[in-house]
Amino acid sequence: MTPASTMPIPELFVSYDSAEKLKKEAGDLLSWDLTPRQICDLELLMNGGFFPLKGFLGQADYDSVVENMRLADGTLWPMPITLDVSEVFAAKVEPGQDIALRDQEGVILAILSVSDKWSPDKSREAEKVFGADDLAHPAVNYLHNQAGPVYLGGPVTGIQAPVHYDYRGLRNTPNELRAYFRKMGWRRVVAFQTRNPLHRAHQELTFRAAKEAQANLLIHPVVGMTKPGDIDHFTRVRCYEAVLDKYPSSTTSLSLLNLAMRMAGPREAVWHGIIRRNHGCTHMIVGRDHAGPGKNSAGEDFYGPYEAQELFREHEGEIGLEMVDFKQMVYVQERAQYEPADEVEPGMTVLNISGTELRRRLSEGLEIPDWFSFPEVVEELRRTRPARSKQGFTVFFTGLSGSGKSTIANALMVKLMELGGRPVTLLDGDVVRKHLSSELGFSKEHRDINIRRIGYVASEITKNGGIALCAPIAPYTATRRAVREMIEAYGTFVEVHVATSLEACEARDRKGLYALARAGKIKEFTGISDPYEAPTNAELVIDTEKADVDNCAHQVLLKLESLGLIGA
Ligand code: PPS
Repeated sequence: MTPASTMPIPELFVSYDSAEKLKKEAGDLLSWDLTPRQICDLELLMNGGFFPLKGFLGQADYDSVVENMRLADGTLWPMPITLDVSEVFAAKVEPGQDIALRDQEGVILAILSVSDKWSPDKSREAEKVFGADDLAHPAVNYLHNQAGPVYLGGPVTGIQAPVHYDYRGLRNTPNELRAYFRKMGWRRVVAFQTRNPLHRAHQELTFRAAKEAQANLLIHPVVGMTKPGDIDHFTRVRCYEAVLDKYPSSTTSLSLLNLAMRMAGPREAVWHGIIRRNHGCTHMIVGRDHAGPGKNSAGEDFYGPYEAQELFREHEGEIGLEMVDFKQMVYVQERAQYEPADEVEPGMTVLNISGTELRRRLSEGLEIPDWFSFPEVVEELRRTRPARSKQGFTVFFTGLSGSGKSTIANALMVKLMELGGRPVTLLDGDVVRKHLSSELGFSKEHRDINIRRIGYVASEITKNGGIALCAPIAPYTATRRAVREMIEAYGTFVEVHVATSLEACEARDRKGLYALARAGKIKEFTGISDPYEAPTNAELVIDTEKADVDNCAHQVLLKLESLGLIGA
């Protein structure tokens, strides 16, 4: 039974004294350093946000959730909450053993009493939970390329919640929200889930939804992990605070949810409903394409636009929370106000700015009208997303050894320095291997570490408004994609495939390495005895066999200009 919204929800924490004792004892246990996503999951497990889960799923629950959206005992639960670990770590753990779960600074947050250990069929998980085993889905990509190969399951004993230093006053556990609603006499509360800044249309629709449900409103944005490329939560929270002032006083509250989203559309909507129920809400707004992951690798939507609403509606009783339809609100010019799209009288002029158009206007520094958003929100967004010509960016050259990456990158660097305006750093393959990665060899593991280091440095440069030019071989698609995601959190990533053929590289053999590789004197040599996965979605492909270096660098400059990164 789920506690009614006015009663406390069970948490997994032990008392303060027991926690202190456990912490001391846990010093002797094997420790797992949690990933950022696992920290989010653990926080909601411990504070009751994931009630009725009592820990990370064991194998029987996992199989049942993947197949039927239910725990083994039949309780509705749509999302596998699993603790993925490396093979090396898993080899040290046996069911029956306790392990300490630590945050990234080494603080012990919980003890996991391991009941199950298994290697999941990730493709099946992808198909069943996310609808397709397609790496274009961010959670499927995470599953295959970031999550460890072995899952550990078992009950969790909570010692302490993860510490957050930002927006402490706005973060509430389910029980804190339940107590708040009780204190305020809020009996009906409609939750609004969001991972985006709110504009006027959102404010109108949420206010209308609350009025229709005769409920108070909880703006409940996700600040844990959202879709790669989303606006960072610091900016969003400043925007939410500005919008909060636009609601009539004491009708609406803002609280931050440290959830790691999976972008799983219909299943995610059901999951969001259960989480909001646990936080004491009675209603939730579910929109068109709720928690949608974008397009699949064939350029089509992963889920139908109303699939999330349908699945939610089907399970409303079990979720224990009512769905409120998201009314699409549009601005009617003649009436100078927002109205539900289906109520607009014929002949009226309807104005709208799509998300893509908003991003374009921000990146080009163009006007964003007052009818669309609030001036405070626009100002915040402009501070975070200056025009592209003022943002940092990364040009990432990839190609075989001797393809001409470094030569073109060097030529591009001086051309950019001639233009001026932003500092330029060249992270050349050879230079990086000397200064950052001197201990690494050329195994897949070492190459991946090398590229992630380059990605990390480039993302810092990009974040701070500079230009990073990278020129490693970077032979693996998944690693290049991980770097793209790191950079795109802060600015533009331009992948340039220097597509010189193996034959041409070998014929040039400027460093004499191909001859050595053919003679077997250099092992794991890219193109000869090691793979190179050519990019299929690079922003630019350069054929060095048809153009000289100056022209190749010029092609990149033209690309940067067309992307609005230079020139304005
Ligand atoms: S990777 O795969 O991206 O980590 O490689 P990278 O850091 O770019 O280093 C490539 C340079 O190292 C030299 N070198 C080798 N390359 C490929 N395979 C093997 N086994 C190898 N051993 C040494 C080579 O000079 C590469 O430089 P470039 O500039 O690409 O020719």
